[in-house]
Amino acid sequence: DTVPIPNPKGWPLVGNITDVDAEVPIASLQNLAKTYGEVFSLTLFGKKRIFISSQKLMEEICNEKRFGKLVSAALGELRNGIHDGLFTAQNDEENWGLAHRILVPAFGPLNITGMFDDMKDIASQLVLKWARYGADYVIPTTDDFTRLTLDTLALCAMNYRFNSFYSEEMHPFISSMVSFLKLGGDRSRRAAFMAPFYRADDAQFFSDIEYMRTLSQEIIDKRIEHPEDTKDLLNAMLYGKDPRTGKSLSQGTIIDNLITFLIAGHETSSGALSFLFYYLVKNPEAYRKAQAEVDKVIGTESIQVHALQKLPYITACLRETLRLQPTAPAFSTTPLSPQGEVIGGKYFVEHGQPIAALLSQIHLDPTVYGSDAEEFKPERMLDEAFKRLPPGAWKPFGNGARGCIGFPFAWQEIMMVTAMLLQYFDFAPQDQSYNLQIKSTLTIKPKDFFMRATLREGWT
Ligand code: MNH
Repeated sequence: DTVPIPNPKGWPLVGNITDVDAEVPIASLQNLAKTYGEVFSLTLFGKKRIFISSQKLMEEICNEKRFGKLVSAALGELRNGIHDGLFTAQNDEENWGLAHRILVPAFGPLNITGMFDDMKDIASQLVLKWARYGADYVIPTTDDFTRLTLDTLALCAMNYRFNSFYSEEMHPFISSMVSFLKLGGDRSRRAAFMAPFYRADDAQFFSDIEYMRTLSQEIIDKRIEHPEDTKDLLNAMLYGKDPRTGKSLSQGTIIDNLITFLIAGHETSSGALSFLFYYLVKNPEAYRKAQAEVDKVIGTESIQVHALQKLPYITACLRETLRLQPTAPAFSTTPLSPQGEVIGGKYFVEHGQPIAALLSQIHLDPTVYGSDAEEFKPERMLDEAFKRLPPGAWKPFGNGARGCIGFPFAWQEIMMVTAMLLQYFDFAPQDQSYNLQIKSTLTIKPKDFFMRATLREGWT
């Protein structure tokens, strides 16, 4: 026997749109979860959407035999630009498997280790910038981490330099990408009949796409004309063959995935670094332990890739940061069976019906994390405790085959940058009384969070 999924009463025509704050949707959804419990549904733009927020239900929908990724809403809009690229492909699209099999080795541990020096190159630019600007400089935390993660991705993926640290203005590719992401989100929150009022926005959206694809094509043409002997992602895509079918990727698919990596690979990592530094400067004890660990393991030596395995406390800080602030705060699945599925033993969900997993709320489940779930306590993420977490309790990188292919890349980058920054600087919040606010796009970041950095003794 099934029972209806709780749902806040909506309005004619607009459904539950008034229940979801357009600026920070994830916060509204978390509040609804507090009122309605582990599962509720909303009608948004004529479509019913289900939201889950407990570890138990998460464990259930992470069963890939019963549920699979569903691309809809804002992610669906991005398909106008990146089609069936890895991130935006529907579960049954052939190009997903093809690109996945070709790219898995390129994202494997060996290859990622090989990218360490390029990652360090960009991180050194950040250190130099903050060192030269000096202790009085108010660091635009998220902007500078975004420069870092974008430049790192472009260098490691296709040996291209955005040189974001050398100009105030962002590279035109970056402005196009930011605009594309924003307008894609806007388009998904707009009823179809409103389209005529947004012609200028739509024209901008499609010209952003055109610009990004043209630049990507130029990068590909240049690589084909002047081959480079590297193991970057572009070479993997140009010359890799699918072990199963022997096929290679078309140029269109390569462009889809180059843009996908730039999109999927920079905001989430930049947000994670920003939140991590927020929690460190707000928690002096955790900060001291993290810095002591770097001093003990690395000292003033130039950081080496193998040192990253020897930083259990910083590892726990990063896990705890992504528990409290999963920078990709939700993902969607749907029942695979045409008959639908019953979840939680009593809620029926149709095939094709989106179920959004609210990571930000699942990660606070009191049955897993207790009554202090909202506090930053890295100790609970040290290896031994971390390995004992029940399935579904910590999922910042998504699930299974459709989980994050960039996980080893992101982890290595964030760990290295954090260790290096703690090595060189003492950090403090610009404003001691700053309280965390969230800025929400496709991902989440701390809003208006500024720091100061003082070079530590020995470096001056
Ligand atoms: Mn990443 C998928 C989170 C860094 C490239 N990523 C996902 C998903 C989550 C996620 C969650 C699953 C989304 C869904 O089910 O709809 N990713 C992160 C986080 C970080 C991150 C929290 C950093 C912190 N991701 C990166 C980096 C790259 C990358 C870096 C690229 C270098 N991610 C991807 C790609 C996918 C993905 C590509 C889609 C994988 C697939 O479906 O095959």
